[in-house]
Amino acid sequence: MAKKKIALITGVSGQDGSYLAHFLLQKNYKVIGSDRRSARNTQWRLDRLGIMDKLIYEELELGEIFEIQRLFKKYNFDEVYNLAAQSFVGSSFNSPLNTANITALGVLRFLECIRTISPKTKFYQASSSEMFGDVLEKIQNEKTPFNPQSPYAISKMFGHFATTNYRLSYNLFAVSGILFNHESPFRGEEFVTRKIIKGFINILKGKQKFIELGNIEAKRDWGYAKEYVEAMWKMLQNKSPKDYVISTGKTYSVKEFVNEVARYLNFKTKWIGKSSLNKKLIHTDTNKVLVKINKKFFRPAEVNFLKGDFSKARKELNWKPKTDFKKLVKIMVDEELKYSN
Ligand code: F7E
Repeated sequence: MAKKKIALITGVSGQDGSYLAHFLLQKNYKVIGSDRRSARNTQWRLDRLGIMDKLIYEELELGEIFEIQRLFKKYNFDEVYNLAAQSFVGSSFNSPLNTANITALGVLRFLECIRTISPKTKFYQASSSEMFGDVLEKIQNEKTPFNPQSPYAISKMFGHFATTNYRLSYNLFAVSGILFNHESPFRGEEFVTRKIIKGFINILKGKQKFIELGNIEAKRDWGYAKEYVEAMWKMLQNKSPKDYVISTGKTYSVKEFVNEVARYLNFKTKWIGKSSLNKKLIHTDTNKVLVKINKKFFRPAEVNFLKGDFSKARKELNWKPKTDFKKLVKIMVDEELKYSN
């Protein structure tokens, strides 16, 4: 029998980490999953997938290189998926140094460990469409220049270029997946899609009066996270180490996301108000306000538009998205209804 491959997933209890752990376990990997100590209360995703006792859990602070070294000495990793990050763009403006330490320098710590201890280990870095920022091309692909607009995006750029540099300098199998927004019932509640869905369901159940949002005109290329983790794995099985954009090629505004959730839940609604701060979504049956705008949720600098071209991944990895915008909303709302009390 072939030897089981050993993979490390950092940020294993997050949205992508838990889906990837599930995927690799099905492929018969031995999965080591790590998280920072304070992430313990986020293990509900692993529980829901029924895999908590199927993986080996390690606490790991990405701020300390000796902790990463310890893991590399304990296990002989075939593959490392670095999904851990301070991943909320909004918070990165309030904690830029912590964001840079974990989201940027954390990547370099891993690359140094691979270079010095385990140069055969393949490395996947979670790069982000946020790096395109104030976009310099209408549709973004692997060649589009970056123009970051947040400490988060700047940190992700550092990780991205560090990965490329180590690949070229030391001949490592180190790649970055530039993933556009990817959502699921496992999305954290601070991100806009889950916040909207949870808000509407709370309103339905009388637990919340209205939802407050920031810039609802921002447009994103939204895919289904469960499908995106397969692309990560495919990148590490590729013949040669290369970076890929993973996206749907479609873009919708936050406002359109709100409209689709309202439609699916049978709310009859209309938007009133002209200026961006005065817009409100009204429930036409009751005249009650469902969504209002609060300045507090605007970011000091915004990414207004993202739309990714995944044709390189389709051609070379045989990967394509299967879940469209409406289906994604349906999956998220249905599961939220199932698990909300
Ligand atoms: O915001 C706008 C907000 O926080 C989406 C992360 O996974 O994807 C994610 O980053 C848009 C932005 O995600 C609210 O201003 C309006 O334009 O859901 P989000 P994100 O910033 O796009 C990328 C690919 C990553 O790499 C990140 O790690 O929605 N928006 N009103 C709001 N956003 C939030 N969170 N809350 C609001 O009330």
